[in-house]
Amino acid sequence: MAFVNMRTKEVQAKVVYYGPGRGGKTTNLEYIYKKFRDRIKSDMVSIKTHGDRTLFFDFLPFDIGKIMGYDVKIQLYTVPGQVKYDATRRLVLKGVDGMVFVADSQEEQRKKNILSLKNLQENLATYKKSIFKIPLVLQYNKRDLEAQGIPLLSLETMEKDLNSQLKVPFFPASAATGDNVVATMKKIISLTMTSLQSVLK
Ligand SMILES: Nc1nc2c(ncn2[C@@H]2O[C@H](COP(=O)(O)OP(=O)(O)OP(=O)(O)O)[C@@H](O)[C@H]2O)c(=O)[nH]1
Ligand SMILES: [Mg+2]
Repeated sequence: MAFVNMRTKEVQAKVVYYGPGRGGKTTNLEYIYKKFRDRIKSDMVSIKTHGDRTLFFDFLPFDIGKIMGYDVKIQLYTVPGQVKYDATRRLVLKGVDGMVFVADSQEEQRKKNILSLKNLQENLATYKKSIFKIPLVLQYNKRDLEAQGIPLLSLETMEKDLNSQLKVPFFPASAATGDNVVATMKKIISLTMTSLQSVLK
């Protein structure tokens, strides 16, 4: 749940990047950190195992300025995608206000995307939250790999697999090149702020 201070007119909201291992969640945050370094006052915090896998989470606090008279601070988090870190994923989800699901567009990752989305739904349910109600954006990452001849899932297939019931906004993207990384973030911030509107009035 977002932290709202009526006296100082501050809002803090939590956005979590979720998805299968190696899908590109950390790379999204690294790109945002580089791109907006002047607006990010503290360092990005990453807790990694050797080999760059996220062990606990990444954390990036982000000042986005004033909305509806409030100073808005967004905290971006990633979860560790590896199946074995489920308890950690659940912990990172605590108090989440908005979600980005980063799917891996590679054909061979099809099943992992579907299982990870199901895992998200289950973990949200442990906090009595519905995946159908929380602000959510899908990102179909690694589209750049097509140019290297790597077989990718078509956008139609990914939509059918992941978004046929949710019907949320989606972005084909490349966290490696930065393509649609900021658009994904802007969309989830906008949906999250809209959902918090009633609290801020
Ligand atoms: N070609 C390409 N590689 C990418 C892209 N996004 C991420 N990668 C690479 O994929 C690997 C995994 O990326 P991460 O960002 O660490 O993935 P993650 O989702 O944080 O993985 P976990 O922390 O294990 O859950 C790294 O080698 C990245 O450089 C992309 O859009 N295109
Ligand atoms: Mg990671």
